[in-house]
Amino acid sequence: VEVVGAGTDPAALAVVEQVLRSAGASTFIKITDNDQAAVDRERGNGGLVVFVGGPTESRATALALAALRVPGPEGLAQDGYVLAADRGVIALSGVDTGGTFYAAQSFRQLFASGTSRGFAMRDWPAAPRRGVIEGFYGAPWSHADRLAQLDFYGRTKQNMYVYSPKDDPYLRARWRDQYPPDQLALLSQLVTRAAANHVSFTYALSPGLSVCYSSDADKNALVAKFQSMWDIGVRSFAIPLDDISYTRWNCDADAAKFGSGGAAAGAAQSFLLNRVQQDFIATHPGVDRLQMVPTEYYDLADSPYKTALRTQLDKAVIVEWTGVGVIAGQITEKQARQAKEVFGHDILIWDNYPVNDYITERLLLGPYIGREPGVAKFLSGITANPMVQAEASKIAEFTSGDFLWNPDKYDPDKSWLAAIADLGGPAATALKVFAENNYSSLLVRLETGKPDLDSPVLRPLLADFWAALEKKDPWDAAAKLDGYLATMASDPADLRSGMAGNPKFLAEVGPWLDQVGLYGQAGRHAVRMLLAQVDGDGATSWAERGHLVAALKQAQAIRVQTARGPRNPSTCTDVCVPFLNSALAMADRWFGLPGIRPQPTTSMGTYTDNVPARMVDGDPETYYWTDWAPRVGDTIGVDLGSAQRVSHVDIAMGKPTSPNDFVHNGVLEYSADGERWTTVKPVTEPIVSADLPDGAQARFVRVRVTGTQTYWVVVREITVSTPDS
Ligand code: LOG
Repeated sequence: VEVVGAGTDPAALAVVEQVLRSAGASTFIKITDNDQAAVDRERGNGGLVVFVGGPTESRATALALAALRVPGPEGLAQDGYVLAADRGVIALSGVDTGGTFYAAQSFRQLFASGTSRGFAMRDWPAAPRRGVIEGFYGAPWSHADRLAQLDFYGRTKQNMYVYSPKDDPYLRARWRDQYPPDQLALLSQLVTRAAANHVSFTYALSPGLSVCYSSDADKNALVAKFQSMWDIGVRSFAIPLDDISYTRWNCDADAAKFGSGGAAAGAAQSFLLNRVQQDFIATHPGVDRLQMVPTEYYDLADSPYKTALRTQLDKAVIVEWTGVGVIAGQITEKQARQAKEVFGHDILIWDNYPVNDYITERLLLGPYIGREPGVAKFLSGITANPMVQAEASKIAEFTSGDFLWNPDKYDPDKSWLAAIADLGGPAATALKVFAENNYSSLLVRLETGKPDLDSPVLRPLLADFWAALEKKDPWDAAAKLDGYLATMASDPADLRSGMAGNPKFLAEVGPWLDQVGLYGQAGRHAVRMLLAQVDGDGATSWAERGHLVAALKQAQAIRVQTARGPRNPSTCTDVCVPFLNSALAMADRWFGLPGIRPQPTTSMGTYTDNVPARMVDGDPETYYWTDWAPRVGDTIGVDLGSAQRVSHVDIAMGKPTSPNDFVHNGVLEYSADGERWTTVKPVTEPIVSADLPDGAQARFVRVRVTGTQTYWVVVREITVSTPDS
């Protein structure tokens, strides 16, 4: 029996009915709460009675809670609720309709986990705004992706979706143009679906590439576009002004009115936004607060621009901020408080995780980390910027949503496992293996300062295996390692059958999945190759070596089409390929082969994910990029593992879009022991090609910097040749 009020939230009711139906309930009797006699009668008949609706929706729930001796939700934060059950009565009571909806979601979760009997919970979110901003570069999500996302946000108690794909022409390049009817119809569907999930759909228009801030016509065009969205039900609006030039005006009138420089840019933006605030926001009752992304969205340094926003932009406007850095490794409570002060407005975090538009060869499937609870508690909230791959983004989104609800109790590992279970369903184990090998992200490196090595489960197994091999007793460690490699090898088949119900996910991750499988296969061959050598079985070892090389080549030949061109997916990053190379090097020494498998060396850091391994990956398209200009004495080079005869060295530095990123003043040198070095020649050009003297013995080859420079260094490839290669 459902007891509802005139105002009971239909979305909450739909969730409750779905739960009851899946639990086997077939007949529902709905009673409106002014019919107390009917309520008493049905209770007397022994039916399960479910009261749905908080004080603003229904009067009966309060009585039911009183009978259960459970205080109502009055006074809880926005979206808070009370959920209680005892002796055939269940009561769901939100402080507002959102709260009742979340009570229904918790009811669903508790039912699914089998928890029952008497209980009462009071629950509310830490952050008022919790959600996702589709704000990346590259192919925007599809309509079906977005519908699925909106349902997902409802289930994970997130209440915000900002529609801001960078490459949608109607949002940026052609922002003044009205939508054709077919596109408007699709948007209207999204708005309806968002509402059904208690998600606020924010329409974000980015006029910065061509707007004339002082122009009436442009202000009117903005308002007209917003009005067309209002007409289909949109109640939340944003004006992002990130990634534009604020030192160049789009019209002479702005130069005349505002002058030049950062202060002028801040004044011009405030001028336009204040007019939109007055002419549109203030004239539309029921509309949410206007949001904006400042052009300086990524730091806390005060500036003439920020001063202008702080002093001139209407205080009603919410300002978005990415934390310190476009990709912030950590966001602390202290920084959050500073952001509020320096921008002088309420702050909503635009969190650039798990967005991968700047590293399109990677999937970021690890949990949300590195944000202090105070960030959720003291700001307006967080919207996470996801990946081009919508379904795959759900893992990280689940965890950021979890953090936002209860940041003090947030446990990234637990939350991540719950996310995997939620997305993977019966295939959760296979999904976990896949996600473990696409786990790392810049967040880890920025947060911990350690290299963002991938594959947290595989890594210790490899370390144990190497240690055991050294002790000549590799069998146990090999068996454990092989067990995990086997799950990697079968992962493509396991996930494709286990997640067949989510073809979109499988299509998104296909190339990465194939690579994980091939690395698993190659790894198993590597283990057998080395074990055969311990057994003295050269023929088996040689055969395994062949399989290893074939699988590795196949893995490195995979290409995925991305907005930044074709890319070789990067899974098990900086773990699998180094392992396979080291295994080959070890095996080849046993075979007495001269093979050279150089390992990269550097005295410098890494810019984003352009890791040193890319200097020796055989692919001149990829590169190692230092994260600062080298100082005198800095080096980049290779370690061949042992001293051997070397005849020639080729080094390719720089890249078309950063042609000056090479060592401008340096020397090429080599050493057999890493202590005594022999100079080959000076380095002053991006391309270095040098013969070494006859009989030269080298383990190390490097470029050592001898002069200061301001350019960073890009190294595309270092190739070392032996007399017989
Ligand atoms: C863009 C964003 C992009 C992200 C990561 C903001 C405010 N804007 O550097 O659209 O997805 O970085 O590449 C950005 O973050 N600019």
